[in-house]
Amino acid sequence: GKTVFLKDYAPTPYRAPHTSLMFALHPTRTVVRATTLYEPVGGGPLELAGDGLSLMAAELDGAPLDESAYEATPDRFVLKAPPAEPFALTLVTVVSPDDNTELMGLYRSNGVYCTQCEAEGYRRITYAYDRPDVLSVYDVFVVSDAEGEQVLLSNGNLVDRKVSGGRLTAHWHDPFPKPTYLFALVAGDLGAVTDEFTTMSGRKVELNIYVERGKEPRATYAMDALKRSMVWDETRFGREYDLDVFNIVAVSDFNMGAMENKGLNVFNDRYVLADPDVATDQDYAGIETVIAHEYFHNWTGNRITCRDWFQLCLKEGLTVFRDQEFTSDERSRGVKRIADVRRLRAAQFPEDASPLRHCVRPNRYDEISNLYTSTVYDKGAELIRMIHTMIGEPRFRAGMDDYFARFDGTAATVEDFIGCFSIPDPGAFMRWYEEPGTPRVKVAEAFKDGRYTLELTQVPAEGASVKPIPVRLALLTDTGAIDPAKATVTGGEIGTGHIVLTDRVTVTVNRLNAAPIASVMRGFSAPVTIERAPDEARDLTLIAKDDDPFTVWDAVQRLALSAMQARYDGAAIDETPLAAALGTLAANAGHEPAFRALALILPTRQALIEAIGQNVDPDRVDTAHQGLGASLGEKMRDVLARLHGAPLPPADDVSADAAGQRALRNAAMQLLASAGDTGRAMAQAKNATSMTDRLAALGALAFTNAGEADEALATFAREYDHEPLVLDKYFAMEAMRPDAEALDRVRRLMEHPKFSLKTPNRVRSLIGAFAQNVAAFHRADGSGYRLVAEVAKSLDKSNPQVAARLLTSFSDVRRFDAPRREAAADVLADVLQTATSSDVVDIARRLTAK
Ligand code: HT7
Ligand code: ZN
Repeated sequence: GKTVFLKDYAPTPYRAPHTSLMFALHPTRTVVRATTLYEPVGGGPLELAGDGLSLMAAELDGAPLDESAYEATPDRFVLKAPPAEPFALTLVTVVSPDDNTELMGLYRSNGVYCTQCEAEGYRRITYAYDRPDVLSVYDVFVVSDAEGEQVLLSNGNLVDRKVSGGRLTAHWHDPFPKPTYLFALVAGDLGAVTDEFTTMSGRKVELNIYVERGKEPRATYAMDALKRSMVWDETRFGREYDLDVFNIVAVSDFNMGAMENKGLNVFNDRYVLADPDVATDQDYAGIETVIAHEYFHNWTGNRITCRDWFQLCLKEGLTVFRDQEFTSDERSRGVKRIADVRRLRAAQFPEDASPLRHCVRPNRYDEISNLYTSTVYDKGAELIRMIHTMIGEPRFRAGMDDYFARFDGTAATVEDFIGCFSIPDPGAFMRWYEEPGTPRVKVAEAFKDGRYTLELTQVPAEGASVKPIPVRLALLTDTGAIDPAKATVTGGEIGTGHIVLTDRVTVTVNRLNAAPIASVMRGFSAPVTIERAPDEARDLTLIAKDDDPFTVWDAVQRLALSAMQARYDGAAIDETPLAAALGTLAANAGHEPAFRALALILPTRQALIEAIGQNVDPDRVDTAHQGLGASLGEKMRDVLARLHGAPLPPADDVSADAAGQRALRNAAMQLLASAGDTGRAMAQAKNATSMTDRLAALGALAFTNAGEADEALATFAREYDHEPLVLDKYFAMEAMRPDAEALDRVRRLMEHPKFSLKTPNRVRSLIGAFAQNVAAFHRADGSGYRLVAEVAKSLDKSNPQVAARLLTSFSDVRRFDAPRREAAADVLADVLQTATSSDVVDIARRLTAK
């Protein structure tokens, strides 16, 4: 493929206001008849994109086209001299859904026909302007045998459904002009859960969730989440649904989480199907988030779409922000903020410091599928959140209203969006979109003669410039927070409840008896790293006194991470004060259980690796991680035992409150198991009444290398052999066990009758999870790298998107020692040499670039 540059954007010389598609479904020979109305804007040849297509016929305004009038290859169709007036071009192609292993375009999953067109899958169905700025109204005719698939779906509203000549035809009309990437079709023998929603203006909308027959009861939670999302978007953003029907279909083979096709969302079934016997509380939360996210795209993504793929964050960052807000309003704002920061630090910060780093709005790409990253999604959401922090909810809402009013029905840019908000210096803010890397904020404090000063200094990432950083700050004293009016701020803009830092800000307070404790970056008000001299006493005070859930949690993380790092360095520190503070926090019934549970979860191995920075020894990382768990578990034994002994909420109560109570019990059990008390985990593994508790117990055994783990896991695998989504959990757990057998175990599981490279969920659960197993993936002999590369090489041919995603695990190899870096470099060089897909070549090239 060739590199695409933002600066080269140019509109197409033809518009395509209407598209009519007819699909005569067949597993290996589906015939697609596409008639598109083209209107000249500039004129010249009409050049359409294809990908592996074979053209059966071409017509112009209903008459066959002479072969000399066009040029057709599998990847391109050119009409050499189109008419100067609007014309209808009909192209007939034939595709084989059963042979489509890439899961892009039209494919079959468990016998169900479905499509995935974002970003460039539509061109695997028919030739088109397969780009987001060409909007078309669609009429779609889906045709199956009268005896065959009964559920025939496409975007928009159903116009007609009839049987004639032994064939069943459904006609769908979508009145909202949309780009090709939002087109969808589904056909199959599916069960459904049906409901109804009345919008704020009183329109009735039919809601359907289609799932594998027999699994309908497992779709009721998703339906509930959908209805709550619809209400929330009306209340919080004034956004109403706009078609007569909203359909969701769950399929088991899907490259990503879900897809927001207009009126017909297609989902990875793991984000739809749930009941307490097979799904954990985390799964429920994931379903709620993804259902909401895809639904919210109806306005941020579909009604207003992107001018080009460089603007991907315009829909993704904004929609993640919206789904985060939904969860915050539905569940707990503080807990959600911590969960989002964990995710950002675990995925986006490392990406931003790796060879795969890129801007939130990139200016070039080689393969668009590789830009669906944490940077675009999660950092993209953080940028929206900073705008929200700087201008406040009422002005943010006004800006959003303005955006919807001005850009509805168009394909917009990030600049269009930013222009709707009254932020102080939009040009400076745009740098957040245009420069990669994580800025650092240095915090320095002094206290002398009753005068306290706090200095914040921005240190931009390498090669980047300073940007506006909203810093939420509180100065805590024994008698409460200092009134901001008493502080003098120099060098930064003061907003409501925050300061906007550019180069340097100084905050001064006079006439104090003692230095206050500065609670900095409350609510994680900007996606930066904070550099502050370690101070155990300060962090212990923050843990005890601060009322901002993020800063409390972060203080726990900081202390735990320095304890872990001290262990890694062989200079163990006294962990008693941390254990005491953590024990008090965990036992404090004034805090939500879910928050207390998060506090009890140790910093990840990944966090330790980043703190060490270079020449990391993965085995010592494991030892330090496990050592701290054992020590804290031992020191907090009584508190933890009490927490684990707390009453269990009913298994069928999947509310956030009940989930929080289970999370707290299970976090306590995990630490106790780390300290050798595996009896509880064994008992819980046998007697658990929910998948949440069962899996937590198995995890406590597996992740502490308990002797009982083998048998407990084997029993679990036997019991759930027929439940693919549960089996995925089993595979993932086996792959992540931090013992010396992990690699051999994974190789053995690759021979398991239920393992298959064809199902992305299964590949991610076994191989993706293995690549997160620090000591096993980064084995000194390079065998962990070889295993993952082997799988990526084989998927390069059948499903390059999944292959490329797997390869990104290599991006932090540079943190390890020279022999490991060399082993990984050899493996990646081999991948680069043998790979044929643009997806894998792009990632391998960036990972190996000098
Ligand atoms: N907008 C959706 C992106 C997506 C996708 C991208 C590439 C290949 C397959 C894909 N499936 C879905 C998902 C979302 O953000 O809502
Ligand atoms: Zn999205």
